[in-house]
Amino acid sequence: MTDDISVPGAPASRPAPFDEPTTPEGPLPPKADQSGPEPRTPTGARSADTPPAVAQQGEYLTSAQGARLRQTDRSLKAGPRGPVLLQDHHLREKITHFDHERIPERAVHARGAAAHGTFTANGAAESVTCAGFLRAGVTTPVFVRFSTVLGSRGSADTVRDTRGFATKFYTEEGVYDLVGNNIPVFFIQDAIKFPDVVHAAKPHPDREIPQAQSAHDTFWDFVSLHTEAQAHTIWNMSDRGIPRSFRMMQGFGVHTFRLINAQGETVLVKFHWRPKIGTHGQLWEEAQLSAGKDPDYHRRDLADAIESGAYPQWDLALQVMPDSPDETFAGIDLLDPTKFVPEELAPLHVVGTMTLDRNPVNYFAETEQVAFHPGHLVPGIDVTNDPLLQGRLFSYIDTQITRLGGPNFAQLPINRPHADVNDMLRDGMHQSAVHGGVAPYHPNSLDGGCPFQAGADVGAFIDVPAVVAESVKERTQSASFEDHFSQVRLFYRSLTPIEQQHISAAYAFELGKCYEEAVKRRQLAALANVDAGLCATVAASLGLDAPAPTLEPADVEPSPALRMVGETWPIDGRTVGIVADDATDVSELATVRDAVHAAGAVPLVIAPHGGMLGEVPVQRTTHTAASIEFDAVVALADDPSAETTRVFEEAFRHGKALGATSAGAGVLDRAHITRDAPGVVVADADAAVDALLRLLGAHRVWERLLAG
Ligand code: HDE
Repeated sequence: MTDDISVPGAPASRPAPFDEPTTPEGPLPPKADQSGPEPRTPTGARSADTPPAVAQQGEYLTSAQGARLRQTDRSLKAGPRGPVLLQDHHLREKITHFDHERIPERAVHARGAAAHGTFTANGAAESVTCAGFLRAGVTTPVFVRFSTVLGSRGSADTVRDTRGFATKFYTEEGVYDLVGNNIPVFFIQDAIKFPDVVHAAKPHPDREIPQAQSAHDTFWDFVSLHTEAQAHTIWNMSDRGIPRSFRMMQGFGVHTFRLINAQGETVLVKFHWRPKIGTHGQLWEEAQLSAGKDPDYHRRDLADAIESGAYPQWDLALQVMPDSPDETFAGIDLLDPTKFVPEELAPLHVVGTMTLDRNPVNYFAETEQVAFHPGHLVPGIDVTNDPLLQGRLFSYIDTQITRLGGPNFAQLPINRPHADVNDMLRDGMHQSAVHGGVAPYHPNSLDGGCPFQAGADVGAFIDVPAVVAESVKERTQSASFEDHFSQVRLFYRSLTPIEQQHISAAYAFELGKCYEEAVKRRQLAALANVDAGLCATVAASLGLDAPAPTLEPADVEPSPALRMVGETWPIDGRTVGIVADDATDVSELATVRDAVHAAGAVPLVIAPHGGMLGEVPVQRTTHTAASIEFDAVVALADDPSAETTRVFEEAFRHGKALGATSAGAGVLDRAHITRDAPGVVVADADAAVDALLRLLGAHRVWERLLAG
């Protein structure tokens, strides 16, 4: 049986008829995988509105004021060949609204994709925090937005960049936002440098190129001069800078946060998201091909996975450190956001699991208008004096005022808290609440003194008391922030040889794209303080001499937890291309498809033509298939087309598992793939697909890549 295998990507909840429909009916419901924000009033109360009632409704086209319209295809004119009349209020309303459809894109993280889901706590955090959503068994709705940092809204998904990983928890104690990245360290130590690093990384201001890239002079100019950026930069040059999928990324809160429990005891923590299906990257060539062949690669992958039922899941884990007076752990300054704490020193404690199971209904209303802020905190979680975090506490509210057109962005449906909002904030652009009462000030007696200030016994937010040492007001930082290299070295030396190779290739590419030799030499000088071998390899590729280090190399203890290679993982939502043609035995094709589907992966049949092969639908033709969209490929037919040969050549080069039956093995020969190469299986259909599915668990056939 293959009929129950639904391939994700249908544009609407019902197939389109060939003829334009003639009977009016209301808007179609969302697809089964979609849902919008839970209906809430602007002040957080449960709303009696149903989701369709807050969107469009009714059978007939109307104006924005609800008047039914007879015609929207032609303007009101003075005769068939006459001028358009100023009187045409429908034309003017339609065009005027259209003219204002765009809002300013985010200054950073403009390109993103999001999903709804839930977070369920296991209670392990109860001993360290009184946050209600972290109590055992509590399930909280979430909305998560993943993003690139540098590119504009229309840029490609698969560029080399940091990824944002921002989670909005709609808790009963108010909204909590964990606004993190997929890299645990940041470029800079102090918020005052954020405009500098972003200006350096964005396209050059004269030609506005390159888009969504760090491979250019201004970026490397800045990071080689301001060497605290070296920590983040090496993570970007690793395979974490080119994730295979949003679903296969770790997330990090980056800063250290302070938690307080019911007894008033405090600890310092780092937040980690751990994807259940592992942390995996693309190869650089794959990332570049994806940017051209499918610039929406990551957002499609997220939406398709959810639609096909492969719900992405992450464990939320804490590294818990004592709240010591020096806010330092194992010699690592916990207020320095360019430093991470190796898991071997502070193990991860899983405190709950997040599942993303619904795609948004409307990109603009949800993904574009969601507004995160590290200052959206709940009782039990507080900030530390990390100077980067302190600056962020200003920035995120401020930016929404420009981006979302005023101070009432919290009333947008996706941002509405699932808790009572009684804030005494009033008026402003786009106010959509109708506040009663006459005394929005405190203290008052006219509104009965309401709203009352809450005490700790009724769940008030806790500004955790923390000692601020007597000091001098000055523009300076702690001496412990001056170490810019030891953890960069620790990161590099913890990785496997193939991961290290990818890092040196990334530096070779990025610096090779720079024009100024001084910039390249300056970055080589920084690499010399990281690792002599890395520096020498990159220098050789640039045709420059490797400089000597200026610092004594730190003696570092490798952290194996930093590696992305070496384990096996579940294969949920992985894609397997199946090459078949009209001569393929349909029952064999159906068996392979079923086996892939049964393993939780997505089978995509590739054939010389669209339509059906017997009773099996074709998803990709030789014209549309691209190697980058398959994690493994199996040939059941000998398709001689140049396109299919290229799919196999590329997939082989990218270390993907490949299989063929004897009928399809000619494809391997044409792609010059030897049958005994690692990760290549020639067998009958059952055995071939079984072997491929097992190979997929390791993400790639690493052995082949190392050999190459
Ligand atoms: Fe952000 N950052 N950031 N950032 N950031 C924004 O807020 C900012 C930083 C992060 O999907 C902006 O609403 C400053 C660290 C994510 O909507 C803006 C500083 C981390 C997102 C802003 C930082 C992040 C943003 C742009 C230095 C990881 C996307 C639009 C002090 C821990 C959220 C917006 C989404 C977005 C400012 C540093 C993560 C301009 C000033 C460190 C995931 O307010």
